[in-house]
Amino acid sequence: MESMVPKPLEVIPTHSAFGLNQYTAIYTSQTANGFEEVGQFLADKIKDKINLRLSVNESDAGSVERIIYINQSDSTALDGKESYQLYITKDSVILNAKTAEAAFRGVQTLRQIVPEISNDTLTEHPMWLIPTGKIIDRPNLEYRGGMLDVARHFFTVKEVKKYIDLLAYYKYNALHLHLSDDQGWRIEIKSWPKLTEIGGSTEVGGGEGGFYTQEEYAEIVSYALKQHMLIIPEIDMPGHTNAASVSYPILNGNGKTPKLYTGMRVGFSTFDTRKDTVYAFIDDVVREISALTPGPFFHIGGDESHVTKKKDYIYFVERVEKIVQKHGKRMVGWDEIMQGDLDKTSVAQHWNTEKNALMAVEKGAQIILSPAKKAYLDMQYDSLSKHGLHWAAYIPVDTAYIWTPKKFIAGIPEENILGIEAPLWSETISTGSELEYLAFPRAIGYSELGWTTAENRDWENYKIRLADQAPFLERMEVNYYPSKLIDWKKSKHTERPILKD
Ligand code: TNX
Repeated sequence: MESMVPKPLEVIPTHSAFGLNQYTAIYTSQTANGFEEVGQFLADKIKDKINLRLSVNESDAGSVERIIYINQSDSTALDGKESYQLYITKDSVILNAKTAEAAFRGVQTLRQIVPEISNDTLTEHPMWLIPTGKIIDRPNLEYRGGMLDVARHFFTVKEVKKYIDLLAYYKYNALHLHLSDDQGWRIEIKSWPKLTEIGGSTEVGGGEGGFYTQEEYAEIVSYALKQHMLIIPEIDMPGHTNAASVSYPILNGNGKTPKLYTGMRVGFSTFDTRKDTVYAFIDDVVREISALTPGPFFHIGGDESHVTKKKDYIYFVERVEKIVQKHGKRMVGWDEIMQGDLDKTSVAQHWNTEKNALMAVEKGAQIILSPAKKAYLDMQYDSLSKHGLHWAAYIPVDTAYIWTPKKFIAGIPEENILGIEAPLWSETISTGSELEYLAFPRAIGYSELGWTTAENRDWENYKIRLADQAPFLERMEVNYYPSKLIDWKKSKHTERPILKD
């Protein structure tokens, strides 16, 4: 059981084993919403991992000898929407959870402790031994997100889905999509069609760019939801808006004639913050995207608006906050937004300026921690890294892991910390495999910073558990960076046992 990531709160081993084999069946609470789907998900993942197909909620249980039961329980021990407990004995595996979301997190733990190799591949009925014991678990931080910049370079629906699969395995519960920037607008807006026709037509380096139709975006949202992850859409403004202003020059406020931009500079564009048309535009955009997005958050960017006057910037974020709220969402923005007089329900994403984070605290607002020098997945591992930037720091795998989000900024009380997010900006990457090179293995460490308590984290211990992730990453064909700090476990190239029906 040593290799679980993120490490659970409590693990109490009882030194025996549950034999998983073809006589095992999965059952779930059937009246509780979403539990059967979680059971089905587990069955599919066990099939992918060891090629064993287990039935789910099948009533004809003639040959069943041992069961995995995913049980909806209202026990107060399971308070918190992601708390779960796993009881593994010789005869059964019982996963108790109050919500399907919590059960889903528990299923990720179970996926990790099913061994790849059975005890005897030569018998007709191989058995995979899961160590017995009890696992009591819940997250340390409520929000555990990744971010993908699909604006600087466009990433396909398929690439985004694979990233969701990988993050969900490590118990992330949010993926923030950076859907617009100077170089590209990536989501169809029906009332303003040129945004994607023109604004979506290129990317950094001059490639063809791309965008998600609303149907495709909805498909990403529902794919994530099945893995109990929320999509947080971001439309970055009033800066980082060149692509929008090329599409509709009336939005532009920087006094220049806008042209498509394929370079990597930041901070040169702005909306005209004193024009009502701009707010009518934003209202349409927030309305259309919010209608497609479950969950409480809408991200308005707000970073690096270097050519917006400070008073215009403040006027802008305060007015946009009202629009976001009108469409039923909480506003999230990069830490600069806290210069405005904002509501305590709005959220600051801290990336660079501590003073802005402290201003959030003064307002009683919550903070998502993404400090660039620790949590930016687009920073190079070291000076030899093939991709990435290094303006904030070089971030090797240990530097990424060794810090404590709740204590990162002195003077921020714990209750103001909503969570942690690891942003992956895409100026220097354009393919799924390049994305994976920067994200892995560091994204695995951030999952532990979000889920596991500080007392339970230790680099020397984590290093060993991270090394054990190699077989999973290889099975998923993830192009992870094989950091020399880690003694990667060689994958066992044994043939998988094939079961006869
Ligand atoms: C800063 S972080 C930015 C992004 C860049 C990133 C590159 C932030 C809120 N703004 O526009 O892509 O640096 O690392």
